[in-house]
Amino acid sequence: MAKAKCYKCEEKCGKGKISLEELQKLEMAYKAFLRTDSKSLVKKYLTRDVFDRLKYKRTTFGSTLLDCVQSGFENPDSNIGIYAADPSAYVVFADIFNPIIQDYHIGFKKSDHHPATDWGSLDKIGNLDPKGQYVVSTRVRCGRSIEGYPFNPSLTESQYWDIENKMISVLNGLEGELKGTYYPLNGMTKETQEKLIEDHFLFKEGDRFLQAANACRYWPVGRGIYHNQTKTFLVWVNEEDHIRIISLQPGGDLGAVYKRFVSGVADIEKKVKVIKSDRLGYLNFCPTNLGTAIRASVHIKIPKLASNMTRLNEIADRYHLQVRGTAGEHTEAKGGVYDISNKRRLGLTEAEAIQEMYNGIVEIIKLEKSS
Ligand code: ADP
Ligand code: ILO
Repeated sequence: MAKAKCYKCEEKCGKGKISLEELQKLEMAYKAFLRTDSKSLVKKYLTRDVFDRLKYKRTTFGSTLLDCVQSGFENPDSNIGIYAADPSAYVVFADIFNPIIQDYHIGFKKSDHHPATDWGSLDKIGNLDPKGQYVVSTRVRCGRSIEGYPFNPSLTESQYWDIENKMISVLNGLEGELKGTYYPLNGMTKETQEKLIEDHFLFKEGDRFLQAANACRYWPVGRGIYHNQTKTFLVWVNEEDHIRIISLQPGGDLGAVYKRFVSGVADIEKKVKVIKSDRLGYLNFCPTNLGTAIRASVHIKIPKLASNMTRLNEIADRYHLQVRGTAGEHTEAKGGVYDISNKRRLGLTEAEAIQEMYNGIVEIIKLEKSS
């Protein structure tokens, strides 16, 4: 049977036109959001004009503007405030995603194209802190989405199982240093889960930004973590993205972490087709995780610089870095440990993203030494 066309958006999503109730709900939520003093990017760019242009649209998966912005509306303290409810949202709601992408990824314009994958020469990257004075640990991760599936808000319970089963069979085929075991969240004891979170290996539970984005439905179905014996190579399944591929180890040897990361990503991508767009590179749920989708971070102790957070943030901005708390975004630093990483992930190659983080961290360490 032919699918009904949406009102105005002309997409054949099968859900029909946006109903009056949907429009009223969206309008009320927007008006309430406008009254907040949110500093988020969605507040900055979702002007009445943009809102009116997008409010009738629906994606091929049936997602509306509200499906994308409800997390930012419910959490005015969001930094970004928008998620792509499904991959086609980046196109259907381009008028709001493009300016946010340009702002977050430091100048990536709507006419720009993300470059081809280039891991660079893996032996060139060194140790950020050879004497081990500042860097507690180093981590490189990326997000990947699997072809044929929407993102969290549109995934059915059986699709969560499907993705998990697909990944179990891919991950069970990893060899050598990457060889490990998959642990589903479903059935994991609270004690094990909490220990994994505390040790920075596992994603946290109950993230209010993801919950408001409808990204935690059927939890813990389909969610889990794979890791090798030494927990230096990990894969998260069905948290914010279908998969997050992670390499990490104590100390500042970015070269070793990056090499392991690249080999893990390559091995996984040989066995599973991931979603890539010509313009935006790898597509993931949050517009911060496009392009390379790489976040390379250190956990670092820089007590002198950290005594003036305004200055530390200014220095980070200068080197296109981002400062987070010890347990990740929206958390505080514990024991003087900060998480500092590359900010932009789109519009530059993998090699350039890693180099950007390397150069910035080396400068930060120099400044800490001379402070
Ligand atoms: P992500 O990096 O996956 O976007 P978060 O900022 O929430 O998400 O971080 C996830 C986890 O990774 C947190 O527990 C955080 O402490 C940990 N983490 C990030 N960078 C490092 C690092 N360099 N060393 C150890 N753990 C890290
Ligand atoms: N929606 C949250 C988080 C944005 C970026 N971080 C991640 C993990 N995707 C916000 O807008 O602050």
